[in-house]
Amino acid sequence: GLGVFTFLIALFFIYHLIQPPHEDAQIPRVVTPFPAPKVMDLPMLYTLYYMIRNPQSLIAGLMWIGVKDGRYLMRHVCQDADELNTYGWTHHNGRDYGHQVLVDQEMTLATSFLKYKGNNSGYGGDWAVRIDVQTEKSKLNEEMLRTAHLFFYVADESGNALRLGRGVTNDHQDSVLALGSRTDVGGWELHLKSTDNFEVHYSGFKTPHIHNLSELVQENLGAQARNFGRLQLPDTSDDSPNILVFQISATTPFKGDIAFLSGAELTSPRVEERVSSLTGTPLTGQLNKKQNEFDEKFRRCFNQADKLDLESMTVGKAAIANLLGGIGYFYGQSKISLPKAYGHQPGNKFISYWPADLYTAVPSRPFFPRGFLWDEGFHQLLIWRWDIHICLDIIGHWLDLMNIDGWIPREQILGAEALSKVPEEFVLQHSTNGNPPTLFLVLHDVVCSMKRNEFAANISDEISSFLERSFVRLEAWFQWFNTTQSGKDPNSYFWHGRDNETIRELNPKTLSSGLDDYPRASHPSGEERHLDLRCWMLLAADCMHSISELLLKESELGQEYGLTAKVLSDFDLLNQMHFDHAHGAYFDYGNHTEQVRLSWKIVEAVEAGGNYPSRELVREVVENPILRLVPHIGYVSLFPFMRRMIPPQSWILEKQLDLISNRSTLWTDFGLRSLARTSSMYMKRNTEHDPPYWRGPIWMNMNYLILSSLHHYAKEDGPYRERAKIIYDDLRDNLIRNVVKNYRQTGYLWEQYDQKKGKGKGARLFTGWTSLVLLIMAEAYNEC
Ligand code: 6A9
Repeated sequence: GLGVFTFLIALFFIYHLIQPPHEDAQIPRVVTPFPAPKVMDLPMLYTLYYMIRNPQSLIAGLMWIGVKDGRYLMRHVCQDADELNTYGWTHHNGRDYGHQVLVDQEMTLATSFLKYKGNNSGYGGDWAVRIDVQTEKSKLNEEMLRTAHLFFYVADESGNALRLGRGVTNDHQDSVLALGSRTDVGGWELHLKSTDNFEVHYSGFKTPHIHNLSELVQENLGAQARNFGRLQLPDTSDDSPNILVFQISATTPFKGDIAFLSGAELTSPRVEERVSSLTGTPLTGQLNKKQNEFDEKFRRCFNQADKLDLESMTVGKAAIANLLGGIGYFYGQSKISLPKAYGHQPGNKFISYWPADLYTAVPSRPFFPRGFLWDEGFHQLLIWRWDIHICLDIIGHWLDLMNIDGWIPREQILGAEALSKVPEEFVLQHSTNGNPPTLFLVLHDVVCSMKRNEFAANISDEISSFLERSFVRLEAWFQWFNTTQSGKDPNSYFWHGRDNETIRELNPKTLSSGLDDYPRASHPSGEERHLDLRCWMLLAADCMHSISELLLKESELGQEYGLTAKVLSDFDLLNQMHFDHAHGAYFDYGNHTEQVRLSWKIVEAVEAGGNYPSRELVREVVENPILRLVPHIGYVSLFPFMRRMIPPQSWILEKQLDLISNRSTLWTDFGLRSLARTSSMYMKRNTEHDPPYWRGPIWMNMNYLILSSLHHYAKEDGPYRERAKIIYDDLRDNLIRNVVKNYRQTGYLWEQYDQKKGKGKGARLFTGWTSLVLLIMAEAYNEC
């Protein structure tokens, strides 16, 4: 009897173990992954690199002490406030080599890295880093500037204890600084070699909060300075440290090599041999070889039609090197604003997405070091031409972030470090909001190249299996837009999620469109039709159609995409819905009045939520809105041109060329403005705290698409061919000249460029879509 009874109890428990409790069984849809095999589980992608991508990996990095106005300053992560004169990758191949130059006042640091997979190396391979520090000659007699303090650290995010090597003693008989072991890499050792004189001091820490490392080191140094008057780490450590920081102090100029070895066979004399091959003269040789290969590949991938001058070439190389060098691996959970259906409990405004990893390029290392959905499509326009595998790898990761509804969160804030860079109001992602499906821009390019047999056969096969695997996700993505972002009229779309209650904004923003404050209908409503979204849908349908053709999918869906593309590109329909004859331009449609303005209003104490009345800038609507075309000329009005929807013979094409080339609308000597000077919103603030963003300044991503269409029309037979060619040449020259000039003057690529003087604005070291200037130099556009 007892036997049966215990058996029953056991069954009962097992039943509960395998059957999740009731609440869990209802995971909200919004955080339910798309139910299909993950793209990243494709064997071809999984085994792509001998690089380690692990949510908790072994990481290494460099800090140094900068000297400014006679003060010591700790440098670690890219921070604009550090005011380096310039920094960034001059070379980087995205895989196993890079060279970076950082100019910090009188000090110039150059770092290079190289990865090497030898027979004995563990998973992840070996790598080497060369650090070269120079001080401006004339300053060499100033004590503070003469000595360089570098802090090289290694940290194990999984918390494994690291051991100190004997290289920390000052006789440098042995070069091992640290050792450890992990399941993924096996045993490992870190060596330091230099023929210059140097001192090494260290600190060891045990903490899971690796993103606070700068503070830890700074506190340690501060205490030493206060107690002993020394700028020196204390040579002490917590028990079983998972972080070791090595301070290397030396008189400049100084050159040192750090070698990381991994794998089973870490026994001398093998180790010595391996260390020598990754340091000193052999390393110099390998770095030179890699640099030449980079230059060679640059020439091959971005073959310039006309001879570019040396300076432009340098900017072009910096563009691709920084885009590749900025690629990151992130891991964490997005915070999703709780859909209304789940009811808001106080203090519980979000729900976490499933833990996920993302391999992606970023718009800007110091300002926006994380993935942005629509930025990524533009980044990949460059990256696929450089290294198709990196491109597929990145797109695969993005597609795997799709939920069961076909939605992909726009801004990816994954992990504590990423989160530490984002102001609170931007953290939550809204599952009702989209962002332009620019990944279709890349896929469109890639499929076009496939059709023209431009890939080697084996690569072509890989791309096909990638597309096969991705297809259901792309379909779901298309469907998400097609259903959730559709408008009232058939074949119309609008960006959902605009705020129709705000009284603070001159024109309620449309963050989901990517064009943030670009003016739309003054009164958001379900009757809107957004021209840009319609054109993105055409791209998506077109692209789905060609992928179906390529994969010989004889599904009805394939047909349907073709039909959708046909309807969306129907010229008469487009004109009926969006063309304004008086302006000769394409516009959004919606509930709109031009008669709105911001004015100061005294707000009663109670209303303002304080004890005193306050002055606030609020919106005044002077005239009632009506349903009409929204008369702003700017990037949005050029979308049908960008998608090449206008027949080359049409007089409307001539009108578009007029708008583009006219100085009182869009033309400047530095590129095309985002909004025409004639627009009522031109360079208007949106709120007291929101200066104009997409209301005048020049942005490279849109200029690239417009330029690429000018190039297209310059080749199509028709009465405006010559004119398109002339405008194309001028616009191309202007864009290149201005970006190069700004780089010369400031040492940086910028987020946008001012439309009056062409001056770089917004975030600097913005090597996201501003890097498209390289494709403009190379005249690389979609030619299908
Ligand atoms: C603000 C502030 C240190 C705005 O390039 C990324 C995006 C684009 O996708 C978008 O089209 N940028 C463009 O209008 C930057 C957005 C930054 C939002 C978060 C955080 C932190 O400052």
